[in-house]
Amino acid sequence: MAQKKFEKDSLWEDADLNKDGIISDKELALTEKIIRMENNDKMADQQRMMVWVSLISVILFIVVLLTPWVSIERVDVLISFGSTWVVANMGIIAAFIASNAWIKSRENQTPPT
Ligand SMILES: [Ca+2]
Repeated sequence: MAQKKFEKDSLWEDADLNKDGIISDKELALTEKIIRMENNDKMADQQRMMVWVSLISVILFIVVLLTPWVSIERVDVLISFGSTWVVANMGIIAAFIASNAWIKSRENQTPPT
């Protein structure tokens, strides 16, 4: 069978980790693992950012609600919306914490491959 070649400037050129001009199955597997780890790291960063935004928005909402900038009449109107807002954002935070705990417990159970 004819040897396969990658096109010029292929995205897989970086897969030749030891720069010997040959991309071995082991290097492909390792590259896939590295890409997966980088994607998981970016996803974790995004999730952390979402949780921080949720937390800060809830805190800011409550702080602004307690300032004299918001009249008592407006607080009465905002309280039903605000309670839904706070519960929804606390749900995001709780889901993040619970899923992280679940993932960590699974990582501790399965032996590394
Ligand atoms: Ca190589």
